[in-house]
Amino acid sequence: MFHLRTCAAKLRPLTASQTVKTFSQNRPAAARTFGQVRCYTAPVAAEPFLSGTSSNYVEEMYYAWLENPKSVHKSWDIFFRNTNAGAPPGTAYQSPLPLSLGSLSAVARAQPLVEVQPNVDKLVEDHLAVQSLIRAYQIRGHHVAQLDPLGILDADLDSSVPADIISSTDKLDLAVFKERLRMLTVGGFYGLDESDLDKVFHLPTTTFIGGQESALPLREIIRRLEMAYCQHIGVEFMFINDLEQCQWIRQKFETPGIMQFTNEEKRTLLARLVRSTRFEEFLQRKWSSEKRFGLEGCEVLIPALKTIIDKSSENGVDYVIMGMPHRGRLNVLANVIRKELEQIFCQFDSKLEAADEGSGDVKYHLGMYHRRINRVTDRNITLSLVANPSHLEAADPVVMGKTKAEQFYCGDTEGKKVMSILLHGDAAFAGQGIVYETFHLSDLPSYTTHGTVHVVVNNQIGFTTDPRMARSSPYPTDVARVVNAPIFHVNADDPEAVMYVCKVAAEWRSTFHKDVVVDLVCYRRNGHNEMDEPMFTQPLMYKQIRKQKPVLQKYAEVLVSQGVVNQPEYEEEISKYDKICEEAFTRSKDEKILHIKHWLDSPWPGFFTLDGQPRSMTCPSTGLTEDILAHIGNVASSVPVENFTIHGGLSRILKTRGELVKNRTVDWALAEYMAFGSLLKEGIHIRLSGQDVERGTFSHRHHVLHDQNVDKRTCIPMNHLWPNQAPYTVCNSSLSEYGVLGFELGFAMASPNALVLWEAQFGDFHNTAQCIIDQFICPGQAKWVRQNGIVLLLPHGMEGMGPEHSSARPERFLQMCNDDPDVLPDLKEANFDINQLYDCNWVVVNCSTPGNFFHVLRRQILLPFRKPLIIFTPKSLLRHPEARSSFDEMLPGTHFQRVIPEDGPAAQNPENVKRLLFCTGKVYYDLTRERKARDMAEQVAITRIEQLSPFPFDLLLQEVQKYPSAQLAWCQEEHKNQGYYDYVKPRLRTTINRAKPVWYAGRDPAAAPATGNKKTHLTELQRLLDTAFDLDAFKKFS
Ligand SMILES: Cc1ncc(C[n+]2csc(CCOP(=O)(O)OP(=O)(O)O)c2C)c(N)n1
Repeated sequence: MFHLRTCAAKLRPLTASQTVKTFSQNRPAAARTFGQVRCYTAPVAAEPFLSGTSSNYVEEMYYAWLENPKSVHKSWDIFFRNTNAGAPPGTAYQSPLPLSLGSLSAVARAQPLVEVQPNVDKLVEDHLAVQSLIRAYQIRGHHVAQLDPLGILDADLDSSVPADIISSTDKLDLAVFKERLRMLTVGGFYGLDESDLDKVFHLPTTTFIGGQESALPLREIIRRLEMAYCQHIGVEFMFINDLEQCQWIRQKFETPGIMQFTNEEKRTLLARLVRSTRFEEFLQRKWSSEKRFGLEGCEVLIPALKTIIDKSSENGVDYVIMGMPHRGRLNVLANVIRKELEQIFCQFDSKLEAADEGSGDVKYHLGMYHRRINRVTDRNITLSLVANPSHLEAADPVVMGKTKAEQFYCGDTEGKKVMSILLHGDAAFAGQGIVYETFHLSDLPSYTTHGTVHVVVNNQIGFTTDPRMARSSPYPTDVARVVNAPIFHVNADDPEAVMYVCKVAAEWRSTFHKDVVVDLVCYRRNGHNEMDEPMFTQPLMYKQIRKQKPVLQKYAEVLVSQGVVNQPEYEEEISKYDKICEEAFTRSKDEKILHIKHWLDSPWPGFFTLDGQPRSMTCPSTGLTEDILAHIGNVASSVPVENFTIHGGLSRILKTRGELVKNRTVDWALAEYMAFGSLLKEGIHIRLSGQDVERGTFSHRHHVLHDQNVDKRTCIPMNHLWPNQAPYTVCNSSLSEYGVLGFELGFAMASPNALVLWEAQFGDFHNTAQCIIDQFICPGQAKWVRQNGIVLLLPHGMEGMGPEHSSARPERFLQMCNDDPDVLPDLKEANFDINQLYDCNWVVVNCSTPGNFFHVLRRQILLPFRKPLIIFTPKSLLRHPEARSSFDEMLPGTHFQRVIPEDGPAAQNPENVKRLLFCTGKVYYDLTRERKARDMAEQVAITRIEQLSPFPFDLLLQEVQKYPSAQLAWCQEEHKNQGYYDYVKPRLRTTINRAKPVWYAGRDPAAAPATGNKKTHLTELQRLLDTAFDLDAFKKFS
């Protein structure tokens, strides 16, 4: 099936008129970058009217004529026929006869020169055929290129040669050619035959194979096309719908003799191969029974990366951020990033103790940050390798986000200084959807990093799985085609070809600021890791691999034979590097402690003390002065630019906001405004990203105003607050959670002085980003000793909207909190609350008031350290008349309230209270309404837990002690096996030393988060309220 599909596509012939059509469609409307069209066979200068502006006119007509000779005046038809037939200079043109002579007879008399050259039609056809042939190589030549170093697999999973490529291996073999030609004529679409081989053809402007020549014999045309497209480099680019970019690539690969290296460059390449190869051999010698996911079979990766970095540095880049999987990671750390070898070697010492927290999983996961001089360009360069989990490709968007942030902080709006390189395995690149999601961010204004260089270590196997079983696309790189990224496939056993494509890739990135892919087609000399036996599953491939000479040896032989190096020099290079390794190995034995902090990928200079501690263990008040609140409120309820017409509905919303401000109150949207606006004043950059966040899914935010009369005119009032404020970025994202959350996490990684928020459209959808949550956000600090202050806004609440728009799955976040449910911490400890925050892996809150939401957002920045913050945000409360906060709750001296205690009649006479209900979030309003309806304000106290984790043991103990006779119950609107119950209950029990039961008032366990039936929803709600206020409800259990 697969075979048929790809063959059919390749066999589809391109007709001459198709060729012309595609080209004419691709032509830019106005300025043309690449010189004159060179299709006329007679020299242009000989036809005087073909110069100056008239030539454009003639050119247009020429295209029209090519498509349909009848579409132009007969005289032009004659002219073009004559020129194409090779009429001598100055004779192609025949003046039209005067119109007065009568059109029919005049035209009849204007006989073209073609009569003298009866083969002119054939000539035109042959030229078009040659054009088609050239185009065939450009489009399909990569299918024929010799990409597999083992010579046994086809990189495109298809062994057939496209029918329209006349291919031979080394030199043009006539027998092969004849056979191919025969196939062509059977196909009937080119019309060339063997006798045409020595005819000279004019070359179209869409090829550079001619070099200085504008015409070549067909034999030479084919030879040059073979050289450009069918050797060790397969260039896939003709899907790019930009003529200038296609021309750029053609020029880079077709120009005769363009792939030249100086002896110096060859020696550097050899030295880099020596390092790459000998590093793996050294590890193998010293730790033969350790896994290291060695690079053997793709040693060329090291010089490849170094070439990309050298070239980019030469073009002005001074910061490269990289992400990569396991394969060759140690080698990259050692020989690209230049981590001290002893630091790498000591990771193999299992007895070394860690000096600081962190999982110690340094070898394959921890990141690195290193600044050094690039020896080739003599410029400073910073290299950072982002820590990654085992989950392949998950780090891609994180690297992108960090790159975007670094560009943002250094004002690099075009990506000229900071860039990223992403490495991929072939199976993972093809298989993981996150690759696609990340590609889709690459050209979005608020997410672009202005081009990433992707390098695929295409060892043609994924663990034990053959490519044929691992992907349905011809190449593992096909996903890159969606963003028009050129793809350079290259045989990794040809180091010079690899260097060349890497140079071109780096130049592409710095010229067009778009993604590009280098596909290193290689092999894996050992099993998936060094302990694995690959012959179980790939016996024939591995028989071949056993015979394969290592690339270093092959290249050294070439250079020795060319006289670029001699054997002793080569051996000297090897022993020099072996000695470096040995000496580092000796030093590594002196390492007594493993410093995981040395493996930070994103240091935050100045944020912590020199030994990495917070500068204090307190948090100042998160309140603001009345003036600031009022100022932000006024901007939030106005249009701060002139002549800007907003929608009538929005005017009403802003008016209501204005009234709230006058009344010194805030709703949810205003509270968020106040928090953001005030942090911007303090120089904190804020970035809010997610689907439809600009307006807000629930139409409450409206951070971007749209002029109703001027297309695309927008205004972001948040950026009009203060004269020297930090910038505010609010951006609607692509419809992705995994990619976008990963991206924002990466953005937040770059600096502690930014509030980076990702909002899910509904909290439910965060689970498609679960990998980022499970692998990075929850355990990031524990694994990789780096903190991150990302904020997740997850709309949550049971409002009868059905199973998919109700639950942000609080139970999952709570289950992953690292605090012990059974151990009561030392409540008397100074700064207990801050210490608790410092020790936790993330903070989980569910605010019941806008004021508290405001405080928790501000606290996120005012804390002297960073922790991820998960906020379950409301939906109906956004407009609930009671869900308002007074300015009084936000003034200087006020704080985020981890617990909001009962403050009604029950709190006045606590000893009379029969039941103390604990709850969190929106259900509070249902409970107070019900309590009022039942007139039970004296008997039932309701305490809100606003910060679920870390659990406020201290404040809850006070609450429990305040109501000595009260039964304790936890009330939630979520089903019993969901929500907060399983998290809260054991902790409440620990708080009271298990002195009393903690009862449950809520929905029964269920598989789905919510019913889709409104009536059932209301019945369930009433049932849980009945339980909450039935003072005898739990009697039967006691
Ligand atoms: C998301 C994910 N799924 C599965 C795995 C398990 N796994 C580890 S390596 C590997 C094969 C990877 O193949 P490829 O991407 O070609 O890289 P290679 O190991 O060949 O360099 C697999 C399936 C993983 N690490 N991550």
